Amino acid sequence: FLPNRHDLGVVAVGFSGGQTKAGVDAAPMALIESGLIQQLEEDLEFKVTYDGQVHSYTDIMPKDDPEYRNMKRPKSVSAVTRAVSEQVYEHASKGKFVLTLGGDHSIAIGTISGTARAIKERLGRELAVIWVDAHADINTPETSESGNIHGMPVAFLTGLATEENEETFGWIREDQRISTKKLVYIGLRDIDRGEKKILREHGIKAFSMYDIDRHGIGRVMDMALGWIGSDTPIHLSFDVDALDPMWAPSTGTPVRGGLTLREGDFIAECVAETGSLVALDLVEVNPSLDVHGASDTVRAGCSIVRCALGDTLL
Ligand code: 5AB
Ligand code: MN
Ligand code: MN
Ligand code: MN
Repeated sequence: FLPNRHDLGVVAVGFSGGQTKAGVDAAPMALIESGLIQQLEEDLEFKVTYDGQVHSYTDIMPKDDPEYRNMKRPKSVSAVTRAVSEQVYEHASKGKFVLTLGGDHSIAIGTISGTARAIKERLGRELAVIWVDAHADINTPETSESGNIHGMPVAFLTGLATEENEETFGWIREDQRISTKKLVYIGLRDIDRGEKKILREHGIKAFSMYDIDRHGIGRVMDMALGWIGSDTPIHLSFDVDALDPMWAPSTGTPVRGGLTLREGDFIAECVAETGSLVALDLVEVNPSLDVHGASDTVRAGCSIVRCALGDTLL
């Protein structure tokens, strides 16, 4: 299922509405200005399709967007993720690898739904998702204590949360969803009570920091990829807060005790090595938080992207 392995579509999503801290919308520009796309073209020899703009989607965001079912800015996040879903689908349906630069993690509702639909259409296959994060992002609107939608994308993508109303995620159709059986977490260390219950009840595969300490990242990756099975298209959604704040301090919800820089790169390298990666998100870089650490955080993000796209494989 890798016909155009060296065709890459890039989507830059300058969106912060899935949480309340300003600045995460500036990440795509920071990543691009540090030379990321140029490196992918020149060093990795990708043929890159990029419309040259960081999308802000202001024209499709309603001015009046009150809380609904405990969700903050539900209509804005719904409209933006719906647009992102189309952008990603557009690339993926042409057999391109898709790189999305966020933005907060709510945008994964768009990226993964877009990839899942294209893969189903093109290959008749189900998409697997590797979610690398300190958090599980699987709150339903009802279990969430913050109301921030960047903590809910997995619930909407798996159908654990559903909505009738088109304007508030009712647009997500069955062929845009993923199975809880084809989802694997790596790096978890800050999970809400309601999320724990969901993970347990649905038997969702999760490798926490405990598992990484216990077995080492090498065995964890073998187990994670073994669970997914070979020859399965993979979408990697990488939240930079999976890394320890020592390496990636500029992010909205940092949690100590995370992955080292090398463990983060290694995860990306292992996924690249499968040859089954079809799409990648890099999210939650916020250059305006911990400004002294912003360049380190951006560098770490760029490194993960390059590793996932095979840069460091011989
Ligand atoms: B991120 C929390 N579980 O629901 C919530 O950064 C944090 O995309 C969510 O992983 C963190 O608000 C969302 C407490
Ligand atoms: Mn996240
Ligand atoms: Mn997170
Ligand atoms: Mn975060």
